[in-house]
Amino acid sequence: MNDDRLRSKFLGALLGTFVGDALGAPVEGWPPDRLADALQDLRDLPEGSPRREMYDALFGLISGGPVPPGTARYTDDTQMMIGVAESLAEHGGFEGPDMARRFAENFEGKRGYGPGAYGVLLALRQGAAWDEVAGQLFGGTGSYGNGAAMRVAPVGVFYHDDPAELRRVAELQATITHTHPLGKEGAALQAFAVACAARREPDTELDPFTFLDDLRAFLRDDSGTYAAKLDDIAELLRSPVPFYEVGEALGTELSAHESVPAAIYAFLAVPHSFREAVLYAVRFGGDADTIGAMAGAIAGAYHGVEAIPERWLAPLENGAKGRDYVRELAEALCARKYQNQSDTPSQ
Ligand code: R7I
Ligand code: MG
Ligand code: MG
Repeated sequence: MNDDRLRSKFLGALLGTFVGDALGAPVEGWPPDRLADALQDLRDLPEGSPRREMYDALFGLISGGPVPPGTARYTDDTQMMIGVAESLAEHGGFEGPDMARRFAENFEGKRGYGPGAYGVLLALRQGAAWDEVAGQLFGGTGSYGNGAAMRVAPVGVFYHDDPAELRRVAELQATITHTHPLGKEGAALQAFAVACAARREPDTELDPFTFLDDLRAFLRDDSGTYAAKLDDIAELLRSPVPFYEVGEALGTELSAHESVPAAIYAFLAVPHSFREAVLYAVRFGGDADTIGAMAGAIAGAYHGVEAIPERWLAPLENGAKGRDYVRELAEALCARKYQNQSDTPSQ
């Protein structure tokens, strides 16, 4: 794969997280049937029709009109993804104290953090060690929330060619906030899905079943939870059902095992289109910002940044750590990767 294409995939994964998060945020927590009713009559309209434009800009539709620049805002998903990317780009590998410090410094309470993560971040801000707080959550089991998976795209692209290191770092970065095995495995699986997407050429046809086989071979989950979900995805791809039934079957909740599979499904159901995959993910309702962010990361890593519609990028907030910053961060992460290897991407 050539340098430009890989660079585009780094940008696609990070900005894909951002755009999926911002698109899903206005409808996070909506029940799928309410979303389905709102969107039902817009779904099959031809490209270019004015109402199709509205459908494309889902947040515009939900808020009742066009979206002025800067008003599509990200949530905790992107804010924490930024911390992961900053730390990896700076150190070229995992540094727990530094990543935790960045999570704490970037933290803004109004970004919609999950309650467990919120508490960890407050403790980190007060000087707790990076690996000392998260294990105490939920009666000492640690969190299986999707917070470690939603932010993991930078690990997926950075280690797309090294599954062992990808797993090690995906789990370690999870540990800062999520120590439950299902929370860590969800993060590793999501990172590996991003990696598998990054490794594939976007202009060749993607076989969803081979993709699922790759994910299955990567799993290390004694409970069998994720393997069962991957089987469910395969079954749903073979015998399609209405999308809200897909959501019910795979889950659209705040837990990693009830949201990572839905994101993988959204990508595999429409692998030819970034836009369709992200809309599919967001339409699940439930944890829409997070499923949108994770589907956006996978689809962005596959298609590259050029596939993200300009009309989705334009309204993204663009303050100190906004759209342009995330773009530069993705560039820096890519540069760091090949500086580390002291060679160019393999051709
Ligand atoms: O995982 P986390 O960072 O939350 C991420 C979600 C995303 O949707 C974001 O967009 C944001 O909205 O929040 O935060 P946690 O609080 O660690 O986990 C999320 C939720 O999962 C918890 O609040 C619990 O409801 C549930 N959960 C658990 N419930 C019971 N037992 C997580 N772990 C457990 C558990 O061990
Ligand atoms: Mg969020
Ligand atoms: Mg969410």
